[in-house]
Amino acid sequence: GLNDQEWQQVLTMWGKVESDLAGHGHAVLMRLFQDHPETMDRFDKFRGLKTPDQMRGSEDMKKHGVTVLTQLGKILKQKGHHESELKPLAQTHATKHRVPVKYLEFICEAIMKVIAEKHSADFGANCQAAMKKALELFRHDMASKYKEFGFQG
Ligand code: MNH
Repeated sequence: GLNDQEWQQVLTMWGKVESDLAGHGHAVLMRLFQDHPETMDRFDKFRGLKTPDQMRGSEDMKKHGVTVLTQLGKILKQKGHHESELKPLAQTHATKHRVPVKYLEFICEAIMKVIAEKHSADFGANCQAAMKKALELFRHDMASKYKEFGFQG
């Protein structure tokens, strides 16, 4: 797990993400779909978006970015005691959206990249390491819940 100082670094940084949740969320999804186009196939609702320009202009993608980062923020704020926030998310992503663990890794990488781009001055090596640990914990616990729901991910 993370120690108190690491959680503090994570949550301080998350406060900066929350200053523009829509901007960060949209950038994360853009980055995910650009780096790993196959991840887009999971989304029926984004089927019409073919070009980076269409993605940039999509209010729907912006809205979904807010949904994703709002839920991730709720989870991070539990500082590892996230069972009740994580379980329903793991359930939908395992049984309904069928999102492999590998795709969770891709989105976590996208989150790290977007924070690094938007907050380079405040995202030093220690803070990056803490955020990486927090996202790894999230993924690890999602993966074990996936197994409980019978999804190997
Ligand atoms: Mn995801 C819906 C959070 C990663 C594909 N996602 C949702 C919802 C939340 C959410 C909240 C809406 C409630 C629900 O259906 O459970 N999602 C997350 C978080 C992460 C995440 C916190 C990681 C961080 N999701 C991913 C990844 C993919 C994905 C990675 C696929 C590559 N999610 C979906 C799909 C939906 C969804 C598909 C349903 C979208 C819709 O049609 O409205």
